[in-house]
Amino acid sequence: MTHPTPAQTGPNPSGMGPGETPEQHAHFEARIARGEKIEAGDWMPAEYRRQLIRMISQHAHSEVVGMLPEGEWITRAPSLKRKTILMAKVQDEAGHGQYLYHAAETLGATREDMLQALLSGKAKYSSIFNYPTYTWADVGMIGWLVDGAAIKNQTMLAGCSYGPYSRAMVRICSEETFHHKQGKEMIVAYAQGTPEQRAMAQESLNRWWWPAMMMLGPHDADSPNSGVLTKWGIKLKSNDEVRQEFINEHVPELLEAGLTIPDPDLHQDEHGNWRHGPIHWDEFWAVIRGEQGLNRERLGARQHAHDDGAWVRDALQAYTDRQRAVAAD
Ligand code: FAQ
Repeated sequence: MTHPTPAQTGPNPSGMGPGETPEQHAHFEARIARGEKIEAGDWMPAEYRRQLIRMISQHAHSEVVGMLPEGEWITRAPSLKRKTILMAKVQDEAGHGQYLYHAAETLGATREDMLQALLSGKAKYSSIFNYPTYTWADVGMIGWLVDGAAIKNQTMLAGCSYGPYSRAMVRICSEETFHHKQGKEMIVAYAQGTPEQRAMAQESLNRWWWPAMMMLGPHDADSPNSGVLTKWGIKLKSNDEVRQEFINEHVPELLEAGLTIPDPDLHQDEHGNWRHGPIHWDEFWAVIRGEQGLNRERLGARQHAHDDGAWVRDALQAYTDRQRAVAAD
C-alpha cells in the first residue's frame, strides 16, 4: 500500500482523520505517553503518518542535496588530510539520505514518489543548502555551524515517538558529531592562522551565521506543524528552543576562537542565554520558494545525477527480474 506524498495533501491541525475514532487516538496517545515507540506495522493516525513522511522525506532530501555545496570542494581541498576528511563526510551524507529514505518507506512512501517530489520542486529540502560555497572556509563553517545546528535538532529527534526515525537519528547523530568536530577544528585553526586565513574564516562566518539560525525553522508562533508534532512526540522541543540551544553552545566557542558574530544585538540575558537580533524571515521564505539562492542549480544537479544513474536502476531491475524468473522455474 502506498500513501500520498505530503505535497498531495494539506495540514490537518486537529489530527483526526476520516474513519478514525477517539478511542483509537486515545490508545495511540497513551502508548506515546508511556514512552513506547510506534513501529511500522502499528496503527497510527493518518496525520501522524503524513507528517512523518513529510518530515523524513524532506530530511532525506536535505542530506542528499547537502552533498552538493561541499562536494564541489573535494577537488580543491588544500591538503590530502582535508580531502580525505571531506570525502568521508560527503559519503556519510549519502548514507544518511539512504537511512532516511528507508525510514520513510516503512510508512508506505515509495522512493519514486519521494524523488519525484524533490525533482519537481514540490518537496522542500533545508534552506541552508541553497547558499553558495565561495571559499574553502565555507566547508569548515558548514561543519561547525550547519552540522552543529543539525545535531541539536536531530538529538531531539532521536527521542521521537516513531521507532525507525528515532533509530536512524541515533546513528546519524554519531556521524554528524564527527562532522561538527572537523568543521570546528578547521575554523579554529584558520581563526588563529595567518591574517588571510583569519579574514577568510570571518568572512565565511558573516555569510553563514544567519542562514544557520534560520535552518532550525520559523519562530514557534509561525510554525504550523509544531502543534501536532509536539502532541504526538515527534518534536520534543520547539524550533525556538532548539535555536536557543544552538546559540548558547556556539556563541561562546566562536568568540573564544577570536571571531566576531555578525549580530549587533547579540547579548547575554540575566539567565545566561544568548539573545539574538531580528532574523530576516523574508530571506528565509524567498530561499525556500526558490526565488533567492541556488535552488534551480541544486535541483538541476540532482536531476542530472538521477538521469546519469538510470542505467544502474535498469540493471538492478533486470537482475531482479532474472532472479524472480529463476525462482519461478
Ligand atoms: N528549510 O511548521 P514548521 C543537515 C518549512 S539536515 C526548508 O516549523 P516543522 C545535515 C517546513 O517544512 C538538515 N523548509 O515545520 C547536513 C514547513 O513547510 P511544509 C535538515 C523549512 O516541520 C549537514 C514550513 O517551513 N534537517 O543539515 C525549513 O515543524 C551538513 C513551516 O515550518 C531536517 O530536515 C528549512 N530550514 O519544523 C547535510 C530535520 N524550516 O513542509 C550536509 C527534520 C521549516 O509544511 C551537510 N526536520 N521549513 O510545507 C525537522 O526537524 C523540521 O521539519 C524542521 C521544521 C525543524 C526543519
